[in-house]
Amino acid sequence: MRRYSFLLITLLIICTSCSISRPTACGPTPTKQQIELQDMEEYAFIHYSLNTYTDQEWGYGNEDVNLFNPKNLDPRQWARTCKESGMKGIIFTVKHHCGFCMWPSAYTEYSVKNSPWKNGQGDVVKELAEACKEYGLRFAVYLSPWDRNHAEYGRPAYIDYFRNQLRELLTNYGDIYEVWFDGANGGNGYYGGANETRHIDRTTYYQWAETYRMIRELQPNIVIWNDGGDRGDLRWVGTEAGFIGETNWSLLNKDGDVPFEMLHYGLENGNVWVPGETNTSIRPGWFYHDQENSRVKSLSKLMETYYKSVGRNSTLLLNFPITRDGLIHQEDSLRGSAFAKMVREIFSNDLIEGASLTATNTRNNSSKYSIKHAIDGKTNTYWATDDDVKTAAVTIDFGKPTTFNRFMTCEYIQLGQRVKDFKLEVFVNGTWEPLKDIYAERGDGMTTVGRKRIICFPTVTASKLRFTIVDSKACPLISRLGVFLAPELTPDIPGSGEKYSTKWNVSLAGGGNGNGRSVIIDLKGKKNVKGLRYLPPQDRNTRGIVMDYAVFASVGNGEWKEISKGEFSNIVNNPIWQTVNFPAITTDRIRLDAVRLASGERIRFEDIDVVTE
Ligand code: FUL
Repeated sequence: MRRYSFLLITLLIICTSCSISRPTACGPTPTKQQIELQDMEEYAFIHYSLNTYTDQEWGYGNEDVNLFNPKNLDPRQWARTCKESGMKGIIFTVKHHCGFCMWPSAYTEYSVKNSPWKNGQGDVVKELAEACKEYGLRFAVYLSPWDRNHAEYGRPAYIDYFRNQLRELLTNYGDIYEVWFDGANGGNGYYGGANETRHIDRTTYYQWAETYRMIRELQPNIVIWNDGGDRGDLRWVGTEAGFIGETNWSLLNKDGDVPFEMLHYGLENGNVWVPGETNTSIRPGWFYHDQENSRVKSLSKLMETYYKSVGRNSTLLLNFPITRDGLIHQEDSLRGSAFAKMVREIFSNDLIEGASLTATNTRNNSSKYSIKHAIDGKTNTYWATDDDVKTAAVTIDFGKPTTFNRFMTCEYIQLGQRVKDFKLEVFVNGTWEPLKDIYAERGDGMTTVGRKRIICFPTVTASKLRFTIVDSKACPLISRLGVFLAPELTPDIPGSGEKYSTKWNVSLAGGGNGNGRSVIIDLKGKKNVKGLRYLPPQDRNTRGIVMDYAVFASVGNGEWKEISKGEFSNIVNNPIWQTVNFPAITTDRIRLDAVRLASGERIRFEDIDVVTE
């Protein structure tokens, strides 16, 4: 008899645990490497190259190696600054489009080894890799596929060169967590003296499949960022302005084009996991320029960037440029550490602790999936509903009037991204009132969740908060709920510092370059002019953006004199004010000609200005 009852109890236990079915994966799921990367949340970009010494954003490939001779180069200061700014790793531009290598590559003469810095004995990559180790940061490399210096660029031999360089980088500098393959390509360049335009087919030229195989073999823990052809492990978000869509699926389709909408919002029913990485600079440009010292992003702009990246299911890749001296500028480091301090302070005090939570549904009524797992401080436990339940609510009862303005929730993404739509309400004066995200693009701004979603709303005092999942691809799995009070920051006036109405009489057409491809600035009398400034259209349309320019000054009798020509580097991805400086000239009219437009037939501009003496 005793034997039977023992068997019965064992059977009962087995049956009960069987009936608590585990949720199964919904759609594509992240790899271990992608999870590790997404968990970093914030990491730094460092842009440093010969551009730093030529005041450019893109080098042509013929810049003199002798320009590289920093007096105080200190990668430990960079690592310390990034650490103090809350960054968990650094991605370094080991080779930008100009082709100059910041390490003594055995495969080119165009590197630090032929510069005066440390008599050619230095290696910036090595110093930075070591500094990252010292400060507990992960280290990664940006290696530009487009190389405006290399004679073979555009031909098969360059691919061997590119892979040889990658092999050097991925074997000699310890663990590398990410490799960044910029898709930018302006066509023309020095190319070993050829000085010509070379076009490549992004989809076939680089033969990424073979390169990826080599990368993963050399660095099994790496993630690949690629905007130049093949799908990588991470995606660009379609803008360098520092935000991703409020609806953000970490999914794309394995094949096919990826237009702006997909980069920015992901694809709800995509068939591969490719999370967004929001890259932006702490200043307008990626490289250091003296004239941008007063334009380092404000604390409120950085916080907004944080909410619109980390708070929207993306990582944040924040750029710090290196000065000509070889350091991160004090303005940037002060702003960076203030930013980290604010993030720390806001999110270290979770007002949900002590509140009581009730959910409308719990999977199998089992404590294994109860709502307490959303506040247990663990990332691998979660609240789950029954399989057929895709709408469910959680009421957070603070037990007393509580003041807050931020809400955080996280999905257990290991089993896929699910939540499609949610809402928040607060209980004030006996009624439930809806909240709205202050950064909402549409409606209340609350759609997808993903790894982390933070909602910002005006400060409210309430005794209860209700989180309702309105729709989900499968039963929701919520691993975190949090409520916080952040200091109110004065938001930047949109576009302030970026745009001001033109002071001059500006007219399109005319000039020597055909209809609509020239802009004439009438200075209303003679002025001493030493520069021209051009702000491209801000509507994310490439039509009419000037890529290559020529500037002319009127010299009377209908004659014009060319005073400058060149390219507006990276203007399509980063449409900020462009400045052309030239020797001062006294004139009453300045003309800007579009030598090459990104697309379309006529110049477009948001604003245009001259710099007078
Ligand atoms: C762009 C590049 O062209 C910029 O110079 C910068 O490196 C940025 C991160 O990516 O595509």
